[in-house]
Amino acid sequence: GLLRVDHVGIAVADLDEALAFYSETFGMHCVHEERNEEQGVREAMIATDPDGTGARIQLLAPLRPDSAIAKFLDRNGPGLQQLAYTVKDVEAASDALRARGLRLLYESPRRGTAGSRINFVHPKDAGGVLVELVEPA
Ligand code: MC0
Repeated sequence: GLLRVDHVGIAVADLDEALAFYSETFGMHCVHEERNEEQGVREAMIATDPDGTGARIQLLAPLRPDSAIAKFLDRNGPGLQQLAYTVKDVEAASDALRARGLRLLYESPRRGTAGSRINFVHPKDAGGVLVELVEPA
């Protein structure tokens, strides 16, 4: 099952500009940053609390014009792109949702932030929300 909200993902055109905006405007700070070539993103986890154990926001900037985030930005502009839940076992959670008739985007999990294993539910099967399942490393 779903354990908690892992993070909320926001598509941005420029990661450095977005980091400066969240820092200067909301006093949030970066707790993790990486490039994920497979997903075609540069991402930063930002938090309101010093150690980043509370709610986290993931800023997602495209690395390539054919990436999911570039396509999202073209269609919608910047904004909320995904809602991610922590799960204990991403395969088990994916299988349970498949058994309820939902489409998972990947047959087997892929690599997500900080060495996590991830899969996604198609937004058309989840009330218009791109749901990500995250099994932390
Ligand atoms: C598309 N749609 C969305 C959506 N993206 N609805 C809600 N939220 C989104 N983010 C809608 C479209 O408007 C369209 O609706 C319908 O879904 C199907 O669109 P499509 O043309 O078939 O599909 P695409 O090409 O727009 O792709 C959507 C899809 C894609 C979700 C399949 O974005 C994808 O594969 N996402 C998973 C990977 C991902 O998002 N990677 C970036 C984050 P209409 O009504 O017009 O038909 S990487 C990440 O998150 C990692 C690093 C991590 O957290 O660890």
